[in-house]
Amino acid sequence: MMLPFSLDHYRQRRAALAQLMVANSAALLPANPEQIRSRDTEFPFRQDSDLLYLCGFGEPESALMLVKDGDGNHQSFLLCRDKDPVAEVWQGRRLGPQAAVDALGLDGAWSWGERSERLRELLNGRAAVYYAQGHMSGCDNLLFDTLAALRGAPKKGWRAPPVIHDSRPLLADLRLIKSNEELAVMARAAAISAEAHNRAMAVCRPGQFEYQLEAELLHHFAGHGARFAAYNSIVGGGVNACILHYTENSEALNDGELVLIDAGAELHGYAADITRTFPINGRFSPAQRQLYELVLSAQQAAMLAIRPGGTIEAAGKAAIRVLTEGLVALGILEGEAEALIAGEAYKPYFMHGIGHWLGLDVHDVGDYKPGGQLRPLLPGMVLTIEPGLYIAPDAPVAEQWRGIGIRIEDNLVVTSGGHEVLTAAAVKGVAEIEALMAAARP
Ligand SMILES: [Mn+2]
Repeated sequence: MMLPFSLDHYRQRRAALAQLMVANSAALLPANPEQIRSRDTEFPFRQDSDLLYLCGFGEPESALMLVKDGDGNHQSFLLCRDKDPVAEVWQGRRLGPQAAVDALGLDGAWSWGERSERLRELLNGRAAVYYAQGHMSGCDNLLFDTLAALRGAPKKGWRAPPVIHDSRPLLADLRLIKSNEELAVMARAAAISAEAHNRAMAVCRPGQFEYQLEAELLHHFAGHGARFAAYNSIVGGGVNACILHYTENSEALNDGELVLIDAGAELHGYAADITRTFPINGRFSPAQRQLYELVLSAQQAAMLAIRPGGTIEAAGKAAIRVLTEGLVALGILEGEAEALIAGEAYKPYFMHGIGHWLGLDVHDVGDYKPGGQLRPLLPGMVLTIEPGLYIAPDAPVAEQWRGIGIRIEDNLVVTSGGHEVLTAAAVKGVAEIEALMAAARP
């Protein structure tokens, strides 16, 4: 089993979680369940991001348990599947509890079959337990049954923790600020993904199907060490680009239309999330170019807000101003910019947020408004900036604009001096896109 980070790095993460827990408490962090795709075959397994973050363990039917004593010392234990020669011949290798202790740098590990007893021992007499209620692991029953058992036997000296805290906000705060080690992985995921978008521009031809362009991206991801996409890729030609999360990817790409690709690789669990929009035949029409350059200038304006002390809110406002003024200049909106912004007149054409946190989850954890206040950006936060314009086929605008959908999305890390764009290698300017596509068409 290969971990992307050192055992010390994982130890530091668990120590940071323990720091946030009250004295004499325990945390239960279960694995994701396997998901059936068809009868007795499953979807590719993806580990729960919090578990991945804390110990890197990749198997289902497992859970990490972190215990903090009254003096503030903490220990980490794993429940995992037993070694099983027959099952391993049929279904694949298992680490097993015995090897897990050294492989993951833990204080102990036990069989998944012992989960009830072990959890009871670790929870007995604690002041609180941390757990993500409603987690898809289905471990709610395990926890509640364990608590009931502890409550039911006071004569044995058993005592159930009187409080269940949600573990998610704690993990969200930790995961929001990326370490240098994480940033190196995310930069690599971003670079692989950026090159994949360039490749899609190079190979795109009218008459291809959207899923064939998707296949080029996936091929590039896997060919460069990232086996999976971080999320279902969006490849939308023509009006399909106006469907924000279009993933059918089933239609032909037509000459004279744009194609929008929103796709990113997952590397060691970390997501990249890039959107590029480009002309299927390699040349923007005048209307396509005008809308594209408007979205691009909105993105540039938004990015200026990404620095320590800035906010995602400010980035969104900057983009909305540029988009609204531009839509007025193009005759798509009529009126005075200030009033149009106040009345959200842009909403039919730009209906989503300016960006989101990025990390182990593509829409990563992290409170956007802690305590109801805008969150000031800090170095080590990673986020997307992704303005767009989506002119529906039946929009009340001049014919030339209808059915055009454009989004441009990059991944930024906040640095002490401002930000760094992790996805800058993905070609983005009109001239650069047309030059790349022309060079690929002898
Ligand atoms: Mn995104």
